[in-house]
Amino acid sequence: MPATAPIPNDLESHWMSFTPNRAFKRRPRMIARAKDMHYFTPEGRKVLDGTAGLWCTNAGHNRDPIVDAIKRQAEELDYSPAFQYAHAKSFELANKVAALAPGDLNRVFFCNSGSEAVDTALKIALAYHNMRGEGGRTRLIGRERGYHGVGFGGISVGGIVNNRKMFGSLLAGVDHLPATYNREQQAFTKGEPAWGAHLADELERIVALHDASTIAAVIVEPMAGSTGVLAPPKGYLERLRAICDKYGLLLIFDEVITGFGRLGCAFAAERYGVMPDMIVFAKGVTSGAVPMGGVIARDGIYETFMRGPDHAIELFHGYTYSAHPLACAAGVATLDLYRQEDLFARAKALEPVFADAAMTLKGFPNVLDIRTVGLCCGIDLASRAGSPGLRAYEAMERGFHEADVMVRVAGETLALSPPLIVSEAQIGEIFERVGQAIKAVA
Ligand code: PXG
Repeated sequence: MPATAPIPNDLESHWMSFTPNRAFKRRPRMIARAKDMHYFTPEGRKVLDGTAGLWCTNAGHNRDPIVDAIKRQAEELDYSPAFQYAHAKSFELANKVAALAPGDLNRVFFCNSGSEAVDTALKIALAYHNMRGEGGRTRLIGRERGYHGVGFGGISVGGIVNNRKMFGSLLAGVDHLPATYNREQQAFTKGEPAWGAHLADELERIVALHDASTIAAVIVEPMAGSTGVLAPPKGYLERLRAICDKYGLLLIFDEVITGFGRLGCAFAAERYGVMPDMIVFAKGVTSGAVPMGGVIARDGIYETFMRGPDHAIELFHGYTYSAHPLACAAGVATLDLYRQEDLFARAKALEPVFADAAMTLKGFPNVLDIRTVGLCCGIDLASRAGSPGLRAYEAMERGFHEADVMVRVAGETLALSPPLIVSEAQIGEIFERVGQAIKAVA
């Protein structure tokens, strides 16, 4: 084929992630550009972003300070090696992230996604115990309905069946806490449900079964996002922390969604007043503008690794693009913007408005439950007989094509998580349009 042959502009070559490819390619939902709270289709139709992309564009889209920082960085330094060399922005960003994290969560390891960050945290946990002479602590405890990305580590500790069942035997030595959701006890809750703290005690049962000396760490999302917005029951995280302390288990909070303002604080650890040993982050750190993820570890964990000869690498782990200059520049600009516009406090102030607006959909056809926490909402729809997930999928399609609103669909749940710059009026619009889509699929 001559090099100049035109490439047909069809959609077949791209095997799309987490998308029904055939349905999409028959009727695509294409995005051409974005600004602040809106996406624009190639035809110029304006779609309200009810989901901050995939829970990541917390500062809104194409914000000038972030765009400018990326442009400047690309002109100045495109890449420098992540191993054995460094550039100044990585330290600047790490300091800013550490300053936002509570207590002595001060040591920041960079990756490029939430999935990589989860694997990193799990590996640090195993290596940490090894360094302390407790190499027998190899088990990892996750939770049913947990989502920790799609690496083998993440799907092993994760608890979403479809993400696991096709992929073999996964990591050995993993066990799971029960999910915290119970519709009978919790339906239509704003914020943290009153019922369910006792489910943390299941960790006692798991420890009794395997013995503490074999367990390295427990990983949970403080608020489970992907599985449909499940806020932690009141007191649940405190109990997990206490049991981890009792048995010397590391507690890892996966804050890929909850980090950077989603729940009205820099991190959920702050909202709940519970100190994990590590925080996993991604998404909001760059407001989605450049891929980045990372792990924040407590000082003691970092210090445990800082022995041996001076010239020897302490942790055999890292990625070519760890602390990539463009990601670090975007991250620094993003965190500055969050501070300048006080966006975490804004999310906190909007939480009751958002919750009230969400609950106006109670009583709409097929709505079984609505849950809200921070600027997140999950709406469970009754499935169509014999076709699990179809109604929610149709509602997402109708929302995009007919109601000009972007929503996320996960199984039978619609999820909303707008950028933190959303106005009160736009919150009203989001739920009005989602209501329209729900009625359209009645
Ligand atoms: N942990 C958590 C808690 C997440 O929510 C990941 C890890 C993995 O991050 P990466 O960057 O590898 O995708 C996530 C990602 C959705 C949705 O709509 C959620 C995620 C990603 C895409 C869609 O629920 N969360």
